[in-house]
Amino acid sequence: MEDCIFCKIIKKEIPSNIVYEDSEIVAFRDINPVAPVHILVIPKKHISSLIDLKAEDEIIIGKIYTVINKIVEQEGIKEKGFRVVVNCGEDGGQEVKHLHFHILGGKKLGLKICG
Ligand code: DGP
Repeated sequence: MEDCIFCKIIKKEIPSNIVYEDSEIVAFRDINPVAPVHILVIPKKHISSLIDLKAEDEIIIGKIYTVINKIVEQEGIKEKGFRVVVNCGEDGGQEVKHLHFHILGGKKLGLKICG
């Protein structure tokens, strides 16, 4: 997707603070963090949102959760806890139309914090 900002991050066309990368997944720090740790985990394949997932995407979603576990350990928030949020659609507050998983942690999160 040529005009997708996260695809540009994947292609390193715009800079980001990458904390994890493999052949299918990349994770980078959110530009507007709402918690001390605020990381976005995305599939390199362009999937617009949660509702656009196809049966073939089941494997990558599982891998994303495995990567989330690695990142929370790396960031030192595994034991105290964290939150994973996926915003979907207009009412869900999704601004970037490339499926992404927010990892939020590093403080006690209030119920209203959702990235
Ligand atoms: P959402 O509202 O769920 O679509 O969240 C999109 C998030 O993406 C938002 O928290 C800000 C972040 N974001 C948007 N543009 C950029 C960017 O260019 N770089 C980085 N690192 N984060 C971005």
